[in-house]
Amino acid sequence: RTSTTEDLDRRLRECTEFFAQPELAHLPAERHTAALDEFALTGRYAHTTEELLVGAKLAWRNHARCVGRNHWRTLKLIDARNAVTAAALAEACWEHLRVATNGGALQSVITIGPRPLPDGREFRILSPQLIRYAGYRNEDGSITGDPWHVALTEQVTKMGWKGEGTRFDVLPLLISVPNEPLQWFEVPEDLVLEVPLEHPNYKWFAKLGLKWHAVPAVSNMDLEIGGLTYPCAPFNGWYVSTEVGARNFSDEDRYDMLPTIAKKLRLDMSSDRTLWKDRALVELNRAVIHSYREAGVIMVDHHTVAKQFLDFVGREEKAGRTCPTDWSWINPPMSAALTPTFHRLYDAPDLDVRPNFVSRTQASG
Ligand code: NRG
Repeated sequence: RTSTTEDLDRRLRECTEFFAQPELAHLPAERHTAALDEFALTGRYAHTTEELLVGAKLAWRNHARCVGRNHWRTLKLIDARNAVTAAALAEACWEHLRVATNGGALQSVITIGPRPLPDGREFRILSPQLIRYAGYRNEDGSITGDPWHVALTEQVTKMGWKGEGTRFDVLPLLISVPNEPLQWFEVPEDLVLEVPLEHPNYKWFAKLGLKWHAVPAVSNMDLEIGGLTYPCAPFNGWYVSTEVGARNFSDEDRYDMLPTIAKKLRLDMSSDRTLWKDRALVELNRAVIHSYREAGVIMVDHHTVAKQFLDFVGREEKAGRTCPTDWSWINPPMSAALTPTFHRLYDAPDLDVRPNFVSRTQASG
């Protein structure tokens, strides 16, 4: 038996399981048998738009690392399966940003691009998110911007892109499709809503010149539904404040702002034991939450999202479903024990259920 036979067997099984989901119980039995027959015979079949949306919602509901899953029913679909050129895919992504941003009242959206060709060649967004800041390596070894994106910045720069060189240059979107050279597309400026950071009490904070984008739109995960893989399926919800405050601006291999903020706060930085990092971290996160609120951009704090998540877990239990959950991703990167998600375990015999979003490349944080 070849690995491809085993792969098709698995995919056929996933197809059967998908059409057996209660969310598709209203479909006529013939639809399931027709899809399965075609899949078994040709190795391919196509989802209806309805199946695609149901599948994407279930993928969200099943994703063990997502703490925002109580909103899974609200997902909106942009069906871009006909966008077979890089330019058409870029257009679909701009439409995605428009609908998702919604003037700050963010909406959860997924855009689904074409499936791989029969010969296996794929349509893929190489950028980890639709909106990412460039990172430039300076002569002295320091980095301006987001250190996570130095390689991507160098790649698009070699392809002719030129950034301004600030800490917050929005990278172009890098798209790979069959029969075209690899291409980048500048994200239209009016589609990038950003929030300048200020602190509710400290005037000096705004002068740090920090800002972050409103929409987190992960674009490098595969979506797997009913045995089919969609390698181009960017999706977004909204930020948990700690993603920005306790990771992007705090990690030493990201913007590493805690020492700067601690100095401004005149904290005793002579030893880790003074908890200067912890104190700076709290003020930074207060600034993030305050600024998004002032700007009218939806964001959820780690306390609120933890409560929402446990509501979701409770509702899943009531519905008789298991709720695959990765404890280490569900808990926030600061003050974890202050949130209720910390103080329990989750029944998760198998985290790897389908439909789901799967990382074929590096995780997007
Ligand atoms: N930590 C990453 C974003 C990862 C996904 N987070 C979300 N997703 N909130 C960052 O940019 O900081 N979402 O779909 O809302």
